[in-house]
Amino acid sequence: MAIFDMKNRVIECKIVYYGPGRGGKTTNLKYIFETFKKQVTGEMVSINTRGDRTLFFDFLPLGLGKIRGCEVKLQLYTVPGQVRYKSTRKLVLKGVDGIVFVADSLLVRRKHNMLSLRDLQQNLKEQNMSIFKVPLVLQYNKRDLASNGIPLIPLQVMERDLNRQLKVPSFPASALKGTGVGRTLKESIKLTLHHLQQELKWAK
Ligand SMILES: Nc1nc2c(ncn2[C@@H]2O[C@H](COP(=O)(O)OP(=O)(O)O)[C@@H](O)[C@H]2O)c(=O)[nH]1
Ligand SMILES: [Mg+2]
Repeated sequence: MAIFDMKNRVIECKIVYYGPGRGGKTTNLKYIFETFKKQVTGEMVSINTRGDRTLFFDFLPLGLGKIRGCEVKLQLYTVPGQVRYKSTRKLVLKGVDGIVFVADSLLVRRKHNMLSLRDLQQNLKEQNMSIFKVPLVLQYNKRDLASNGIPLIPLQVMERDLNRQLKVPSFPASALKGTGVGRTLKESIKLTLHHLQQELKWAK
């Protein structure tokens, strides 16, 4: 849940990049860190061990400036996608306000995407959240690999696999090249802030 500092008019919210291991979550954050310099308010922190695999998480703080007189701060996190790090994923999901699900377009990763989405649904349920209600966007990453002749999952198939029931905004992307990264983030921010605004209305 976002932190509201009413006295100083600051809102701090948390967006988590979720998805299967090696799908491109860390690459999204790296691109954001390098590209949106004005909004980046601190260092990107990656807690890594064993080579460059994310075993814990990445963290990136952003400042969006003032929206309706309120200073909006954003914390971006990634989770480790590998199946065995379930407990870390649960921890990082605590208090989440919005989610970007990064799916891997590689044909060989089709099952992993679906399993990871199910894992997300399960972990949200455990903190009494519904995947159908949380602000969620999907990103179909690594589309650039098509030009290398690598077999990718067609976009319509990804939609059917992952978004048939959810019906949330989805974006083809290449986190490596930066295509679609900004659009994904902006849509996530929009949905997340809108959702918080609705919740605040209820709380009044
Ligand atoms: N070609 C290509 N490679 C990518 C893309 N996104 C990530 N990768 C590569 O895929 C691997 C895993 O990416 P990473 O961001 O560490 O995945 P994570 O486990 O989800 O954090 C790395 O070698 C990246 O360079 C992309 O859009 N296109
Ligand atoms: Mg990572």
